[in-house]
Parts: sequence; structure tokens; C-alpha cells
Amino acid sequence: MFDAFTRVVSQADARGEYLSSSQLDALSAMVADSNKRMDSVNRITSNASTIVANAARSLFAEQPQLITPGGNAYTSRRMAACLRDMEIILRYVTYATFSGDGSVLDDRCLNGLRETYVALGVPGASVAAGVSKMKEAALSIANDRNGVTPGDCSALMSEIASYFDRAAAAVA
Ligand code: PEB
Repeated sequence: MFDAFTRVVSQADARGEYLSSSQLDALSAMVADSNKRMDSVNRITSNASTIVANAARSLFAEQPQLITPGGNAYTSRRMAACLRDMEIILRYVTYATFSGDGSVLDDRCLNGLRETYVALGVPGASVAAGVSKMKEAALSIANDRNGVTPGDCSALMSEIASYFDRAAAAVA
């Protein structure tokens, strides 16, 4: 599990080299923008249950077969497991955003998840659709211009989007 700093150190060490000026510049830019990163993590974290609940509601409205008899989210036990899975994925996306690196998401959440879903009969494409709904909700909350000093958050927003995309691609 890396963060943006340890990843660069590990790459430099693998080559037996000092940190390059472009690596230092990139990390320095990341530090300069760290308030945006922390604000985004904070906003997504404090709205996590809304993000999950709305994404799930919208997923089940679009794919009602999931919650009818025979559907994978049918019965409250499976519905609870489904909401929990979405919450877990969102939580790891917030960790990756905080770290500036996707490896915590890969190593601790996505690794083997597709195989788990295949074994359980959980439809991966539906999970991916739910993740993409969480992405839209999380980005609109993180990118809300109200209540923060306005600035350019485009790079950070595409980074956060990439973590959701990575999760969706891992199970689709
Ligand atoms: C992954 N999900 C489920 C299980 C596991 C995970 C290991 C089996 C054990 C259990 O039921 O608790 N656990 C989860 C995860 C991590 C982890 C991400 C990462 C660290 O440890 N069903 C649907 C929807 C979708 C869904 C499309 C979006 O129809 C999910 C939600 N996951 C779902 C369901 C089950 C499940 C289990 C319904 C229960 C399946 C079953 O028991 O038949």
C-alpha cells in the first residue's frame, strides 16, 4: 500500500536514483493543493450515507429485477449486503483520495472482488452501475462551489473520478 510519496520513493529506490525534480515538483504541487484534497475527502465522508442511499435507490429504480424474487439484492439480508458493499467501496475511494494513490483501493478492496462476485452470483455490471452513480453524486458534492474558496479543482476531480472508474472496471 502506497501513498503519493511512498510510491515515488519506491520507484526511485528501484532504480537506485535520487528523487527527480519532476517528481519533487509533482509532490510539491500536490502539497500546495492539499486543502482541496482534504475538503473533498471531508465532504464525501460526511455525505457517505446519502451518496450510497441515493445511488442504490437509483440503481434499483433502473434495474428493478435486482429486488424482485430471484434478484441478487432480494431479501433484506442481501439488500443490506449490497448497501454495505457500496459503502465499503466508497470508503476505499476516500482513502485513495486522501493518499493520492489508488493502491489501498486495489489491494484491500478490489483485489479478488470480481471472483467473489462471480462465486456469489452478484451481478458485477450492476455493482459497476451503482459505483458510477456514487461517482456522480460524490463529484457533485466534492465540486460544489458553495462554502469553499473557489479554485481550480479539475485535476483533483478527475483523480477522484478515476478511483470510482477503477472500482467499476474491476467488477464490471
Ligand atoms: C464483498 N460482498 C458479499 C460478500 C463479500 C462481498 C465478501 C459475501 C459475504 C457477505 O455476504 O457478507 N466484502 C465485500 C467487499 C469487501 C468485503 C466489497 C472489501 C473489502 O470484505 N447485490 C446486488 C447489487 C450489489 C449486491 C448489484 C450494489 O444485487 C451486492 C450491490 N454483495 C451483494 C449481495 C451480497 C454480497 C455479498 C447481495 C450477498 C450475496 C448472497 O449472500 O447471496
